[in-house]
Amino acid sequence: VSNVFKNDVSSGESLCPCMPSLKGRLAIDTTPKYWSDIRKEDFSIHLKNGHFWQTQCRARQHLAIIIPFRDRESHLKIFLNHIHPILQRQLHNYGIYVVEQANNDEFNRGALINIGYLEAIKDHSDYSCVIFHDVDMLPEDDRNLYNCLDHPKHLTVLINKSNYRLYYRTYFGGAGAIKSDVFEEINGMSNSFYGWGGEDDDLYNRLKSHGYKILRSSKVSRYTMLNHTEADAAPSRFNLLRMGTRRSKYDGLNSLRYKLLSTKRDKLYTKFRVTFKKSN
Ligand code: NGS
Repeated sequence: VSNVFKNDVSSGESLCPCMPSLKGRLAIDTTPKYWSDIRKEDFSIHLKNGHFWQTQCRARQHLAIIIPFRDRESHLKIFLNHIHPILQRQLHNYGIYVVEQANNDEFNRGALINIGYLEAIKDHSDYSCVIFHDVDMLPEDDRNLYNCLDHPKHLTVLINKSNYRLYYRTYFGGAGAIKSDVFEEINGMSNSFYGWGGEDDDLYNRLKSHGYKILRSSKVSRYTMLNHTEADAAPSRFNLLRMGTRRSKYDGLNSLRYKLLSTKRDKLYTKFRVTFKKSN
């Protein structure tokens, strides 16, 4: 366990301001990148293993940014290049965790986010805020704050692909911020959704059934989505959704069985390569 948040660099006495100085609307660079180009960028000398800690002031929150991942290296480079400077301007302490599914089953976004959370808190027990983030979503405005409030916050509200309209009222896909204790209270996400669709709606239902509402700050929550081929929708998703809140007690963080195959520490991220078995 590295100790980047507790090192000797003075973190200043006073708390960081709630409203840091930001740029507002941002230019979006979606051109393909080489790793060497991104590493050359001087994001900060304090960036290591995808972890960054403030030195000017005491950060208000420690964010575990969790990216469910498979076969999207070109997107990962564009995403990391874009997101690091934003998170640093927003004055957070944060760690970026890429969780790569090694088994060949259909992609399981929920299980990957759960695994990312469990491994992240093993890495640093002081993460107070979980941010789940699809790798293809680029924030267009840095006033869209990546932090946790008492109720979960949806980040990817207005996406270029949908002409900057919310998909539907209960949509909670893309990226969102949930306090760690709330994420544990709802037993994380379901591990049962293999293939495209539904796991984000199930998360919404879990939160709702525990009395949480979803917060959105619509004007600044604008995103550019990177292009990719669409996955096939999973036929099982509607049945799973119907039984979702009843299943939530025993399908989630407490029922995960997985193997951590490797941990890769890069300047820009920590990557967990994991495998898990599909039951039935
Ligand atoms: C819904 C899916 C969600 C998905 C959303 C937006 O229909 O998982 O579309 O998809 N729910 C079900 O299938 C039950 S998107 O347009 O981003 O591809 O997130």
